[in-house]
Order: sequence, then structure tokens, then C-alpha cells
Amino acid sequence: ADKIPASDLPQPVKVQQVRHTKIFINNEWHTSISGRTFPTLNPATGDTICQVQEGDKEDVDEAVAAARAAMQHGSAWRRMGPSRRGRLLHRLADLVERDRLLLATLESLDTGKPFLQAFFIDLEGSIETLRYYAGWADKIHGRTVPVDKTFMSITKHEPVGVCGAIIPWNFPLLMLMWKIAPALSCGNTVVVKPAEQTPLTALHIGSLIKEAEFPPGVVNIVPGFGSTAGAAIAIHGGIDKVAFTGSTEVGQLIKEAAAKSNLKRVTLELGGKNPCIVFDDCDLQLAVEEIQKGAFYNQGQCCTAASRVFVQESIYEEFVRLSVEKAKKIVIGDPLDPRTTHGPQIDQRQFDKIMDLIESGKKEGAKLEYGGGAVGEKGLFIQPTIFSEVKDSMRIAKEEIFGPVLSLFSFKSQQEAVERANDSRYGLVSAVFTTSMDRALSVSGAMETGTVWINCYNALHVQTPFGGYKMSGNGRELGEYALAEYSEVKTVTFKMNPTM
Ligand code: TXE
Repeated sequence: ADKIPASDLPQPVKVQQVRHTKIFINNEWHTSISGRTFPTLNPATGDTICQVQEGDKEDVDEAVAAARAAMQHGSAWRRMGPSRRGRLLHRLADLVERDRLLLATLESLDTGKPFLQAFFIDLEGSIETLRYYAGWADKIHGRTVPVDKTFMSITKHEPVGVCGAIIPWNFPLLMLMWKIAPALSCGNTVVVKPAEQTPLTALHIGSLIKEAEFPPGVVNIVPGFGSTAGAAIAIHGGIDKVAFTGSTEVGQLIKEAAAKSNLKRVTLELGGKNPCIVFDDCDLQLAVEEIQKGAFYNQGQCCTAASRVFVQESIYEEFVRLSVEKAKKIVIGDPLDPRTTHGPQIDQRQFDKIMDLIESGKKEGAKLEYGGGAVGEKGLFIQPTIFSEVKDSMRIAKEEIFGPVLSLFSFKSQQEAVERANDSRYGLVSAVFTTSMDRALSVSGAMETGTVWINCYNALHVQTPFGGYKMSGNGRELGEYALAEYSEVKTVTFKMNPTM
């Protein structure tokens, strides 16, 4: 966006009335069986955007029945050739591109994220994800396996079946695409539950699924709450796999429900307490910029947030000074205003959790270098906050804050930094800033995280797998690796005629 003249920047559209607020099953819109609705709020103002139909267990049952019927042998979806599946995904990508301004506006209204970030990051990533997996649809194949004696074996990659997808509120559209694009590419059907805070873009996608002419029942979307609709997906005997992005605590509940019901396959993308190690031979300006982006992007509401930054002693003070200087340039304001770079937190609960952790940092003796307070009377805005002199035992050093809080630690030796960085129950991402190739290689090898960024941050690509070590999750999303999470492998073995 920095390179585009202000007059040419995309503008949000006026949303008078949200069009899609119902439950989407079998390519049709339904009211909830209970008759209940729930409000979705604009976190920048606290105003209700609209009421949404509240799906519960009974609605999930209907959605699963539709998804199972669409998955039956002989159904339109099962008979469809793989290249046509790819074309449908491309058509969906075309429709998302067509509605890009509206979708970015809805995402900004519902989450509070700055409109331009929604437009350039969330929408771009969503379209790329659809196109990447559209390309895979007719390239998913097994092998011919040489086996002993008079047999021949082939492997076939088949869809798993009905896939549940439970989506968080921090990247509602992008996380939806990370799940449905590989699932559909592999020929599965899906039942999606968007987060209760942010159902609007997923429901708009329902209308595009229908317009793209996916057969009825292939994609079903049930807005509702976690403990009702979400839990119904996790425990459902008619669901073969569930993909979840959210808190580690709920991830544990999902796995437990899967184990207790039908041992459905589970992939989990959970919390993080991501370490960065900044060595004194690094490009300091670059490190400050990338880490700040990592800490404050999306108001810190990223599983990848840079939240534990270990800086080598000799450059520590300079790093703190430059970080504060840079944080002062962040523009807090109306998410729909193109000048805004920092919006509100998602809801009161998250706001309170973050403020409580900031207070704990102050009480436990960390030095507040910048921010640390709420902004304005209305909405859920929190200043970007920087703490220095943070100790490993403090709450802000251990708990996932999921807010705009950067904690700076100092270290002496490489070994000490690596040990402290790895001393966490989480293992999602990490970053290393150094100009030494040797150091980059050895430290990246030692990090216990699913992703290591060298001299960059949040460098996510649809082609590369993403997921966590330890309690940050199970399985991988994105890249070719995600296809394995949405496929069963079948071995077919033929007895050969020994005389031939
Ligand atoms: O998450 P939940 P919350 C972390 C972050 C945040 C904390 C709490 O630290 O502060 O989690 O956020 C659904 N069965 N992340 O409470 O509850 C819920 O409806 C099935 C990290 O919002 O995990 C929503 O759709 N589903 C994260 C989704 O789970 C259930 C993104 C996520 O909500 C359920 C979000 C249940 N019992 C929060 N309970 C990331 N990894 O990016 C809730 N849900």
C-alpha cells in the first residue's frame, strides 16, 4: 500500500445492510432450528452490525447430513473429475476477487482490522490460497509400489470424507480458506463454523459457493458459538476430520471429543509465545522494523505474534530506543480510514485479558517503555505497548497475550538465547536476526518451532507448510503437506499370474 498514491488506494464500500446472515446448508439459506439469533458487533464502536442466525447441535446435524449426502458414491461431487474441481476453485477465486472490496469492508467492520490490511493481506492471501489448491486438484495422485513376490501394489489418495472446520476471529476469511481450499481440492465436503465474533465474510463466501455452482452440500456454514455448534462438530460421529484454529485449551477439548467419539482425524493450529533472537551482528534497523510488524500486526492478535524478543546485550539499549521511536509512528483510529494502521481489539474479553497482562507486567517489575493504556472512550483500542527488562518468570513472558505487547529481554551468549527461547510449552514460529550464515543455520536448526524466519517476520507463503511443534498444534496447513491432512491413502494390491 505504501507504494500506491493515496488517491488510487482501494476504498471501503458503504454497507447499508448485510445480505447474508443465515445458516448455509445445501446451497440454501436457513433460519436456526432454535429460532435464536446473536448480534455481531463492530469492535471500533461497540455497535451491533446485524443479527445472525445462531446454529446449534441440531443445525450442525442438518449440515453434516447434507455434507454426507454430497459425499456419497455416485453424487455429483464424487463423479466430478479433478480438473473440474480445480476449475470450481478458480471460479470461487474469481468471485472473491470480484467482491474483494465488499469482503475487505465486511472483514474490517467485523474484526476491527484496518481496511487496507484486510484488502492487501487477508483478501490477497485468500485468493492465493484458492488458486494454489485449485492447481493441485488434478495433481493429487498415488504411486506404483514394487512389492515382493507375485504382487503389484498401487496407492490411491482419496478424500477423507466430511471435514469440520472451526475458525477463529483474528483472520476469519483467510483461516476459512486455509481449511476449505485444500479440503475441496482433495474432494472432501465441509461443515464450517466461523467464530461467533466474526461470521460475516464466511457467510458471504456461502453465497459465492452457490454462485460458483459447487454442488449442494459440498460446503455448509453454520454460524454459532463454540461450546454449542463448535462442540457439536468436534463430537459428531458423521464428521471424519476436524481442523481447528484457536486457543490451546479448546484444541485439547477438540482432541478429547474426537477421541471419545469416532477418532476423527484432527489438525490443530493453536497458540504461540514466539521468540525472536536478535544478534549484535544483525541489520539493526531491519530487525526493529520486522519485529515491530511481528508484534503489533493485527493489534497483536496473531498466533505468530513476536512476543519474546531476546536482544544481545551490546545492542539492547539501542534496540529499545529504536523500537519506541518506531512505535510512536503507529496510527490508531477508525479501521475504515486508509491512514489507520492500528485498530481495536476484537472484544471486551480479549481487551480485559490484555489489560490484565499489561498490569501484571508493570507489577512484576518490567519497565514500561511505551504505551500500556487504553485509547479513547469508545471501542476497544489499546496502545502499542513495549516493555523492557522483562524476566523469563513474568506472566508476560509466559502467557500468550494476543494483544499489542512487545516484551524485550537481553542475553549474552547464543547458547543462553536458544535455551531461553525454547523454554516454552509452545513452538509455533521463531525468528533470528543475524548476518552470519553459520549462525542462521545453527540457530534455526536448534529452534523447537514449526517455522523459523531468518531476517524477516510473518513471511508466510501458501506454498510452504505452517504449523506448530509442542502445544502449538498438530499437523500442517498450506503447501503440499496440507493435502496429506485431507486425504486417506488406500493401498490396492493385485495378485499377479506367476507364469508371466
Ligand atoms: O479462542 P477459542 P478465544 C488464543 C488467544 C486468545 C485465546 C482465547 O490467546 O486470547 O485463544 O480466544 C470455537 N468446541 N487464540 O476464546 O475459544 C470458537 O467458537 C469447539 C489463538 O476466542 O479457542 C471459535 O470459533 N469449538 C488463535 C474458535 O473455537 C469451540 C486464534 C476459537 O475460539 C469451543 C484465536 C469448543 N468447546 C484465539 N470453544 C490462533 N491460533 O490464531 C470455542 N470454540
